[in-house]
Amino acid sequence: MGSKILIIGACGQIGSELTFALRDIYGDNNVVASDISYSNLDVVNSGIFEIVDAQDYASVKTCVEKFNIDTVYLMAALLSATGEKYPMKAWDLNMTSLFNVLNLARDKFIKKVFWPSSIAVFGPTTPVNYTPQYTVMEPTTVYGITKQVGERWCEYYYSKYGVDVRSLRYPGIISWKTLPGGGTTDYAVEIYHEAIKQGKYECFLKADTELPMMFMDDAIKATIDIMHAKFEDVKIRSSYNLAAISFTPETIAESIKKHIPEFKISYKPDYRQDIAESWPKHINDSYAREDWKWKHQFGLERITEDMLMHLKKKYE
Ligand code: AKB
Repeated sequence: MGSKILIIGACGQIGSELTFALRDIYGDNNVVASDISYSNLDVVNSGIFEIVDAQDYASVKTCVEKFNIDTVYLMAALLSATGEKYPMKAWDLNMTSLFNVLNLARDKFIKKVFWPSSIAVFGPTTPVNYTPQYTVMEPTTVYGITKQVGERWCEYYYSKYGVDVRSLRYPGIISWKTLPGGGTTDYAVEIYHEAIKQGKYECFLKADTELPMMFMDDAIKATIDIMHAKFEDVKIRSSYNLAAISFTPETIAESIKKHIPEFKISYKPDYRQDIAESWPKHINDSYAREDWKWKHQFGLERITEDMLMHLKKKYE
């Protein structure tokens, strides 16, 4: 194993859990967590933590050299809903941070890169059911555009410079430790918090809006699995389709009602409805399942049990 890892964006929803998981595998001294601010004290206090500005090449390089880093997980990004409010900010952060890390790999300061893509690379002209790996991609959000362009650059750096970059198209990720921020799929996390705190939730998507989703444990497993896969088994160097389950707000509410019968959901769709409607309902991830044996473990009922159990303890 012997890796020295840097996680950029370690205070965020996925970055924080990835930090804990990687520390379990590689040991606290071999995993450096970093972010632009001290916004998640659980992460900051859990081991080595550095302030790193992902948009500043010198800031990233200094940290890489200071800790002899060979592997970078670039988890910093502005997501779909926030990206629509601040288009240029999303473009600048999502693209500059990627170039900074890819250039460090091209220039041999680091050996391996993980960069998350998203189902947001797809758009209204993409087939919505069991969306294939290779298909029409005309994203209509700034976030989706950055992820699609980023995928092209990842493949380019792999084929032109031999950069070992690996990527997954994450669906909406559900977790209880750290809240997501600024995404269209965030409702599927907020709903559990509000079910415990208020017994009701006003959803910003329509009842029948079906989207691909995944429990955090599965997302972390997929991320670590692709990074541990043999070089030659990672055949797609843009980004892999990745799937677990798909559901609507109505279905998740039904699953919560099995545990909290008085739970009430109401619907007030906003601008995020258009974003959700431009994305697939189901994803075909057969390449990931074939190439590096991806398999998800969590279905909706298990996710609901786990989320409600942990959030009950949190709010007690
Ligand atoms: C978002 O909703 O923007 C993200 C994503 C699907 O990439 N969760």
